[in-house]
Amino acid sequence: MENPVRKKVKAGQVSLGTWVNSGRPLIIDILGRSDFEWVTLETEHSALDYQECVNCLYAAQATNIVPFIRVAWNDPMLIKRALDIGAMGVVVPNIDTAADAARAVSASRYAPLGARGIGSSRGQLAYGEDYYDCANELVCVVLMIESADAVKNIDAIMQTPGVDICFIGPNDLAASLGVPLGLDNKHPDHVAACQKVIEAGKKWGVPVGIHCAGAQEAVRRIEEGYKWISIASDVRLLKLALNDVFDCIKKNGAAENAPKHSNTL
Ligand code: 3PY
Ligand code: MG
Repeated sequence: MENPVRKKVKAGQVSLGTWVNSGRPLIIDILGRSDFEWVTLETEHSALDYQECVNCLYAAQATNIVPFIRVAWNDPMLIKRALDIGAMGVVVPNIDTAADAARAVSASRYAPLGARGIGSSRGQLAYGEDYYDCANELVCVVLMIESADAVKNIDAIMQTPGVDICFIGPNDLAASLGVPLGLDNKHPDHVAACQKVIEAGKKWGVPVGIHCAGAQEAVRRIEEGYKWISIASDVRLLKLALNDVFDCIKKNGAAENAPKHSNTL
């Protein structure tokens, strides 16, 4: 059993996915039949609980889309539960130092690479009786780079054994740098920080990812060298599709009094 997204990205190829805030298996069913290769179930900033995550994991397995879970914090207990219910990867927010990175890796890997506790009955059900032997290869560890400190410490973070991907969180990074918020952030300080992370990724052989506002930004980010790219989220993709519908209706004069839409989440 292997994780095709981990394998692809570590081989230097690009992999596209999206974030899931709704927690609805139907949405996973739809995304799993698209060209997206992975989804990340959002438990940091949404109401999703573990039972909803399990239901989404069933749908992911049925459609062969690779499921990640973003945990709410760099907490071994949260990481253990996310992996034990069958996530193939974990996204850990707010990694600021090499010690933070080592803590996240240790919680995600079985001995001798880490200290993840044994007890994933769902792992064995979903991925086979030899789950404990292959989980260290299966599980993709994604660390979030989303502060000025993280950028300052990026070389040490990337040199931590067991890190698979470093993923930039543009909004928290903007807040930490004291520049205006926003995905597709063009503020020179933000651009310079992202550039530093990309360069470190090349130096240490660690694939870098970033959260994008939409397809246009994703195209540019691929050219810049990003590999693990999230295009928006289920909620935002629905909003963008609605915007397209009503832009078209309005352009054709059919709904002059229709309410205006906003461009933010
Ligand atoms: C951020 O922009 O801070 C994120 O966490 C995006 O996933
Ligand atoms: Mg963030």
